[in-house]
Amino acid sequence: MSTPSPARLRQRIIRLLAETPATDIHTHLFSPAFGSLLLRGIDDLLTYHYLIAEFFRWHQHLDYDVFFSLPREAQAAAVWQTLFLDHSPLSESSRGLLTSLHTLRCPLRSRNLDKLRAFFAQLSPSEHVDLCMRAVNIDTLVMTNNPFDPAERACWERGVPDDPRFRTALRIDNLLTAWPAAAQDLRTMGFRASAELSPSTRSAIRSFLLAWINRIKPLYLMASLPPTFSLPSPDPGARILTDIVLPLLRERNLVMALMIGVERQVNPALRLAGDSIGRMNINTLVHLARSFPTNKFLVTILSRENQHELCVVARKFRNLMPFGCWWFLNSPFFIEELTRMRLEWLGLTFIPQHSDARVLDQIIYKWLHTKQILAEILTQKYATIEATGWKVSNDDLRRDISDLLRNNFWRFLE
Ligand code: RAT
Ligand code: ZN
Repeated sequence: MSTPSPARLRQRIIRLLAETPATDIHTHLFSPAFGSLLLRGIDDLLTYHYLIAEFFRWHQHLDYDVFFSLPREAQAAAVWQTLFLDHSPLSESSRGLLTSLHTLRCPLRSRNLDKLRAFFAQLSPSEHVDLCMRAVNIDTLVMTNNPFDPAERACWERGVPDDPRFRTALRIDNLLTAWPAAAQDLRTMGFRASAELSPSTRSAIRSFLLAWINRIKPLYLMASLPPTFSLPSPDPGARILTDIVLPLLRERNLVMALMIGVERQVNPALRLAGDSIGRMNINTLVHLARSFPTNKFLVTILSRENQHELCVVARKFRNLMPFGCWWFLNSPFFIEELTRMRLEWLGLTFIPQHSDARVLDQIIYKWLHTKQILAEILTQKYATIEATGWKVSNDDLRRDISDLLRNNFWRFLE
């Protein structure tokens, strides 16, 4: 009998990772029916806020507002010049752009921006969605649907047809992090909320949530929270979560997704690129999981320093599902570390990645880079169990990879 070779095992794993559809559980993409809210193509890629932050590092004297007042194409050309022509694109976001363009077979060799623009100009939004989803075998893109955003709200009020490629998630940051300003937003939307969390305001918040749940039929509700968000707490955001949102989600059998650790707008002049990071107190999650055992929580945390604690706490509470390598952790170095740690401590019971794509084409690099790392980690791990004489069949691999790439998510929603 021949000894199993890691090279052959690696090939089987790479093939299955490519063949197995993945569900992208958190993106900022929209279906084509949302019109200009769907960002795609080279100019949107170059003006991605991850790249804008890197661009300004080369320009000590450029006024932020002057740059942002340029037309989008001029901003994109400046980023192309600085990050791709004047210097080599080695950061994860700039390297990622090249991975996406290369996979789409864009003309890269001449480094000519107009040629890249011409390539994207010939794609309709719907063709473009198909092309990108097929390139990395994504079966579903979950949007982030924010009723507090007037542009998005207008689309829903006009009516948007279903698109089977996209699903919804209801984003409620404002309720949890911006009370009482959010009370004013609710009034604008026709719900009689006041700053005080009185019984009538509580019922207005509940009606607002129900109205949007019924309107957009979200897979889950979600909020991105600062590192200081803590529980238990008398703060209005904490009370809205524990007294109103979670009981309602329980009734409707919906999951809450928490993305914790973002310090918003430490440099407001950078606009969308101006957010930073902080470490959370993991006891907040313990409190939540223990006090609401019949609620379920998808959880991702921004700070590297919280990741081991998150694994340990997820071992204690099956109603917590760690997901993704979020934002400042979405680079090979951290993906590798987090995925290894999660696999070693949670087995296959986590969701390794989401793209967080804001621009359609980004799903390509975010998933390809992750799959390259997954292939290495899984090859090593399966090789260690095969070394004991445990034979890993293709069916085993297919089942496990499907769990990681999609089934753990869909099962958790049940
Ligand atoms: O990853 C990002 O692009 C961030 O700006 C945020 O959108 C973050 O992912 C969030 O959902 O709050
Ligand atoms: Zn996001």
